[in-house]
Amino acid sequence: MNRRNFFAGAATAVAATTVSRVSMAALPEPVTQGSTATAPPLAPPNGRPYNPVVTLNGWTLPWRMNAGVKEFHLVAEPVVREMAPGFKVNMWGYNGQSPGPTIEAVEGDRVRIYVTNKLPEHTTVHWHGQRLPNGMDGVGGITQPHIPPGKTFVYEFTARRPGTFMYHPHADEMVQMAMGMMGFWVTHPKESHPLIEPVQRDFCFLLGSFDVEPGSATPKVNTMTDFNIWSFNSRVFPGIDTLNVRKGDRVRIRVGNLTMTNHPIHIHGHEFEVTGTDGGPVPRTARWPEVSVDVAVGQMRQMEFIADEEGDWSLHCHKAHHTMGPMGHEVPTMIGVDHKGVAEKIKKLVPDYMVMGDKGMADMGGMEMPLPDNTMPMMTGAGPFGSAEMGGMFTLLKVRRDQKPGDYKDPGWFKHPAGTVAREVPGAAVPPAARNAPPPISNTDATVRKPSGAHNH
Ligand SMILES: [Cu+2]
Repeated sequence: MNRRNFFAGAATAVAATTVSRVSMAALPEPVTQGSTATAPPLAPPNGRPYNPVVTLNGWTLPWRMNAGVKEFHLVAEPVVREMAPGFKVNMWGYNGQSPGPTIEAVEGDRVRIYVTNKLPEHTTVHWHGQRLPNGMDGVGGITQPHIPPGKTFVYEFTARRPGTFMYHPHADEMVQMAMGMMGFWVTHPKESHPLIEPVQRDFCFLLGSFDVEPGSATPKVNTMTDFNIWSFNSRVFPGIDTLNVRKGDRVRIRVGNLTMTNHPIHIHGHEFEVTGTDGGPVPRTARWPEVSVDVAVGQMRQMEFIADEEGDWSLHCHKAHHTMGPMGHEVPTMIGVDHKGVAEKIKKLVPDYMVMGDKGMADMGGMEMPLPDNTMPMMTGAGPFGSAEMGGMFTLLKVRRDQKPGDYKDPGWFKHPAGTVAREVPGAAVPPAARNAPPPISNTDATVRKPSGAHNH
């Protein structure tokens, strides 16, 4: 039995493990989200007021107020997450999605979180960064027994520290996090805080990495570093919503990293300051301007700036391989290789062979090649000027003067004022080639690599 069959079988088996209605009766009704769209901010219906966050391609978990305690219900379960239109992956997550819903509370809130396990194996939830009683820390075997399949455990503590936190299993972590189990937690300050500025837009998302063979639908859970899918909240460009703001807004973007490598997150057109980490707000004397910030493994970075330049500004991981979709990393560099004649000969043997990358790989963005059933192009996304040649951890910060306060709708492409777009210089001569250029390569050995075939990872 291969791994994929194993997980498919396990998912079927767990459907039979239902939680008894009697034991569920006392619990808050679990809320499930079916959509991958960015949900509007959830205004708090009760409790202390706060300015809610917006989770990119995600949502906030509603709660029930019970004698002054905020009660949440997380359900750990197999989910199908559409990572980009038409590209669906079997993951494990919470309440219908991966990542799980964002949990929002206010400093000083008493919170009670029920966790029902519908996975085929045991789990726990660790509340990354929180001050809490040791027995609520969620480390299976160390601070609590694991939550067996079909059972519900309850966690209860006071959200003592305002800031941004994460949650994830501390049980069979390699598998459960590779399958997508993680979520955000935001504790808002209870009153005006000297180091926490009010903002007009407050976004959050988690960085993700998956290894899904083209044509398959379940992540390989033993992969340590060679992932092929890089995501913001388990979505990949062009499936990631844009961050739409009004010109002049103070914007906060909270980014958490539960992948196996660091991600330098880069924003175009603006400078920002890191105003907080999962350790809390950064003292003002320790802030400096940046346009990229490295988010290391197990860290959260909170970027803040005034969005005062109109336009469609790229926001992406600066590791170039992380803004691309699935490909075999063993593809050789072909720049400068003369394929003339070779391709024709190979095509007689392999009809859908195509020459790739002899002038760089930008061609891949516009290339229509046959893809296996369940995957996505390596680089894609059409912009107003052509192919964006991007995939993975990439989206846009859209700044508009006429975006209404509180309106998160995509305003469409930026309309550039006349004369403000880089343009061709008509009639300019091509300069001569550099002197001492190496001679053209000849007598090249060619290897047949079928780009549409299964990759040889
Ligand atoms: Cu990255």
